[in-house]
Amino acid sequence: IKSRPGKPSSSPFCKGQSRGGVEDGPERIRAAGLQRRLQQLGCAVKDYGNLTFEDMSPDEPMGLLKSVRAVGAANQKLSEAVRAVKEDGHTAVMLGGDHSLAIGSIHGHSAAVGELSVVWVDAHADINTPLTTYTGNIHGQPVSYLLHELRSKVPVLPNFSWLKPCVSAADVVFIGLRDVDPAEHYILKMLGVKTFSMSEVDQLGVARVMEETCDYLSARGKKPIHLSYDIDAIDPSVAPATGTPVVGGLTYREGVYITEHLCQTGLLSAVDLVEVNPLRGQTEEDVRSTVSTAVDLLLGCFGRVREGNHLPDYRLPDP
Ligand code: 4U7
Ligand code: MN
Ligand code: MN
Ligand code: MN
Repeated sequence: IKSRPGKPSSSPFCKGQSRGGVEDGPERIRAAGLQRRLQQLGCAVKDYGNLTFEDMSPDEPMGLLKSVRAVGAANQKLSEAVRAVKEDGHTAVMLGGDHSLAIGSIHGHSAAVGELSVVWVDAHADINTPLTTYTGNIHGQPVSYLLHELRSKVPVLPNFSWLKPCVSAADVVFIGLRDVDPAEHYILKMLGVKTFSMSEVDQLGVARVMEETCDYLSARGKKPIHLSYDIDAIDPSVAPATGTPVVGGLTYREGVYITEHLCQTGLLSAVDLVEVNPLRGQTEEDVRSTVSTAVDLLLGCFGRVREGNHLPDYRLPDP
């Protein structure tokens, strides 16, 4: 058991997409006992609470792009918050909110520790540029804002002038892909990004996918790992309460295995858990199942194993 302190901070923010409710994800994840259950694993946990975001209206769309100013300002604030947590020497946990928040989370992480490996677990590649998107939702674009290689393809947007690309395409691995737009597919091929789509998870099995992921990333040097976990990577039969569910996803067991394997590398340095949307469940059971899966993914990141855990100072009671 590691006594690495986990540091949840959360970002109840929804404007990277158009459906309300995803801002309530963090409260539901807290209510499911995340902090207590991390402490039971031996983690020292500090909850930094919710970030609060100013109202940016009027925030007129720029062409198709929605809520650009709000997304830019929220991510600048988040970047500073994650940077502060990392500079204190802790593992950062960011509960979203929508996946546009990975912009600030990864930027802040990198500002504190330098070059990163990024593991992006998602049904989607989230690598549209502001010019390739056809939905205009920034939660489908964060990776393009972060990559050095796409710098000349992403215009400077209002409230984004603080953002400098900080990740190399060769340091990113995608797992769980099954809904990738044509332009995104072109970008992934053009940059030679390492991807494990659901077909590859089927073909290789999740254990080999994780072994290859870690071998691939560590060949470029053992950099701190940023795990950006979109709950929609998990099959909607298990995690239905999310804005953009896609059939044919990871099982609960595959999803948890990914976190267990990354925890074992000892390099996991920050985790995003995003896109839990309590309003998107049809029933209370849908929401419960989604939230409880999110909690189990986070526990897997901090050393929970399915064989059982005990604290290092545990002693058997004498009769
Ligand atoms: B998520 C999409 F077009 N590609 O760009 C887009 F299909 O953070 C979906 O992964 C994006 O949930 C999904 O809007 C964003 C769409
Ligand atoms: Mn997704
Ligand atoms: Mn490995
Ligand atoms: Mn996503």
